[in-house]
Amino acid sequence: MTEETKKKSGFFSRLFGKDRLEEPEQQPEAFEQKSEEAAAESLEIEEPVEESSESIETELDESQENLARLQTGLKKTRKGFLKSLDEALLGKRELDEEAISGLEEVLVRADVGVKTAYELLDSVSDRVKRKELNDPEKILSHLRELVRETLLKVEAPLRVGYGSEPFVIMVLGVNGSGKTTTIAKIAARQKLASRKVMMVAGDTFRAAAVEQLSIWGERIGCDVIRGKEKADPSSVVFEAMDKAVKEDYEVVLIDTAGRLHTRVPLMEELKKVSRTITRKLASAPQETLLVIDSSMGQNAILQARTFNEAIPVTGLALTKLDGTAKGGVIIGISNELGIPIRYVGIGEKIDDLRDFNARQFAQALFSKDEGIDSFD
Ligand SMILES: Nc1nc2c(ncn2[C@@H]2O[C@H](COP(=O)(O)OP(=O)(O)O)[C@@H](O)[C@H]2O)c(=O)[nH]1
Ligand SMILES: [Mg+2]
Repeated sequence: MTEETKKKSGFFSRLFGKDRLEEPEQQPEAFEQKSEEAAAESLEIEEPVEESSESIETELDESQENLARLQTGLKKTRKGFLKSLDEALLGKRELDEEAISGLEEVLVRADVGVKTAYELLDSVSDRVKRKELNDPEKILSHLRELVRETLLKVEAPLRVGYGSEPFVIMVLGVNGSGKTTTIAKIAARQKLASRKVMMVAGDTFRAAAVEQLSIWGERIGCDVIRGKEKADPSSVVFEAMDKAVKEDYEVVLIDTAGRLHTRVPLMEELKKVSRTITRKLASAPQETLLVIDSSMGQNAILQARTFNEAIPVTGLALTKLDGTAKGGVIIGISNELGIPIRYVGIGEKIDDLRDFNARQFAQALFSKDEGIDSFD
């Protein structure tokens, strides 16, 4: 950061510095403390001290690496959001009408969706009226807390249990949202956990989609079930489920079409696939995972709603959080739909999938890390 940008960075930069001193319970400290607590806990297990500190370091390294990746990914979102907030409130000693309407504009433009924007604004205005927020600097702390609370309600990583039956994950989403890639990423994680994994090429309408899954299958070393070209997706799924049950597969990941070139509406086709799965195994699909491209902005909220109304979705994977300016959409989706968020996609590579972590997300969204922000 140059001297000039340092000077210009204004209100929020000062705020971040100040926050750390005044409010130790805020994000960065809470996060570090937790890791230290975890570290202290592992110290109590009768491991030799040296080994324990190694594992502490690994744990911290992983958390920090995850946070750093998220911070980098959310850089554009953060910059747009914080910069606008900075501008709306810069130089304001008090919260007046003008500051509130500036804040309104920023929130409405922040891709959180209009409903959520006004809920956040109402919460701020109420507190201003009650004189609880009498200082612009406190607005950010309050917003950050609201975002964190909203996200914590939907933080629910997917845990694939060790049951006697296959754990079936049916994956939905529009074309290009990242379904096939996300399936491959999940499969790779499950393979690492030594599970017997099958991927099913249920997006039979695009030859390239079937091919793409097969290539991933080869790379990961994971079985891929595919039907004949343009086969009925339900028939492919039926055969795959049959094999999965007979041959004791532990995890079955089912890819589906995101758009159809037939007269059957997409949602009807997907319902049929879901029924086919259940017919073969009454407890399945244990997870109906909707993949949403977070760079779609507010459209993503609409998409999630449409899918969820047709087929009850049990979890979300939000992809392409690396490099989007529209990451705020996660807040809107969480607030409006309340569907558990399982994963976030932070890149195209096989290990670029993370369990959703609300605290880290809120921290990354509101953080001002000089080290990370300075490399543009
Ligand atoms: N940058 C980035 N790209 C992603 C992510 N997930 C998927 N993609 C890319 O998005 C494109 C569409 O993904 P694909 O899995 O084929 O989508 P599908 O049509 O829903 O199956 C591909 O180029 C993927 O590499 C992600 O988390 N980050
Ligand atoms: Mg696909």
